Amino acid sequence: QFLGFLATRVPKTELHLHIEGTLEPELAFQLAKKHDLHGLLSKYQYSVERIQESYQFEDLQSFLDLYYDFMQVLQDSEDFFRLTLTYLERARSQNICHVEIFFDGPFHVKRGIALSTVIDGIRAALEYGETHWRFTWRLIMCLQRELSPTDALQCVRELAPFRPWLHGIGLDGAEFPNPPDRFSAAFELARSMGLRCVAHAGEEGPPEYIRMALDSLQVERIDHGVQVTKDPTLLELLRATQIPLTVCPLSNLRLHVVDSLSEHPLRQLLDDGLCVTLNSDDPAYFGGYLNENFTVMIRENGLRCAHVAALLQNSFVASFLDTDECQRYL
Ligand code: ES4
Ligand code: ZN
Repeated sequence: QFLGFLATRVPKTELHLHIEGTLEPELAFQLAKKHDLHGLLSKYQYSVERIQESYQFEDLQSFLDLYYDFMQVLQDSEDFFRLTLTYLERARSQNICHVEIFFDGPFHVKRGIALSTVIDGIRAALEYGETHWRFTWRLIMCLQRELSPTDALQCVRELAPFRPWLHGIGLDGAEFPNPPDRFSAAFELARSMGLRCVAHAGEEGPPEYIRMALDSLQVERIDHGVQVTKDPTLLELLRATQIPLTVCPLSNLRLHVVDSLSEHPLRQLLDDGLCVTLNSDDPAYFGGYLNENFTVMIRENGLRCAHVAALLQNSFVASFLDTDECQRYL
């Protein structure tokens, strides 16, 4: 209990957060009304409670179906600004001092929302947070695996005007049947633009997808990666290289990647000496923000003081902060 108290009050970073996944039912409802989305509203009987109740999932795909459906409420820069500022207020209340935020660029482009609309809104909120609340931040555009490699490549090409505010490129969306190497051209272009590379892999997909993300996409960090436990050789590679895994336990529970948090591999991965961080993924959908992930894992996964200390330190080590920026916190 003391450990939970400590963990929630200490400065930390969040490295795996989809900004669209911070859309709380109340805000979804308000924005749906703002844009007269009666199709969406009537599906949930014009009720925030019905929206809340719909946040229940069988697996990654059933979550993505709902998550992509609710994205219709995000239409102008003001919407993205509000979404991001609301998240930053929450992050601040949880003593998060540095955020690395994902957004689903190609998906928004596909549904007719310009990249400038998305990025301008998110960036304005991040700059507000930097000025008023002393946040440091990085913005990472994720490519959606269910879209075509051509769409992905085109979207990376369109990033040039936003390069000053963008730090990296990621890969998310449905893991099956979309192996990471489909996107090697888009990642190669991103790398040539000086963008850092991360990818979701081994969330519900096999350890081979983690290897592929490392080999074909040359990523510096693996998002989720919990399936590494099925491959001892890969586990040893990740230990030796200290390539970070951004692990999200409440997400894994809600998407039935694990049956219970007591069986979650987090503690074992820490004991094995991997560079693991704790994150919230899509907190509005998965029943908790970062501090909730800490408190529930301390309680259910048997984390001790040394585990929590490692998670907090790794949250900075695995970040894209440079060394002198890290000095500010460590
Ligand atoms: C995601 Cl949990 C998860 N996995 C893959 N893609 C995603 N996009 C948003 N959340
Ligand atoms: Zn994710």
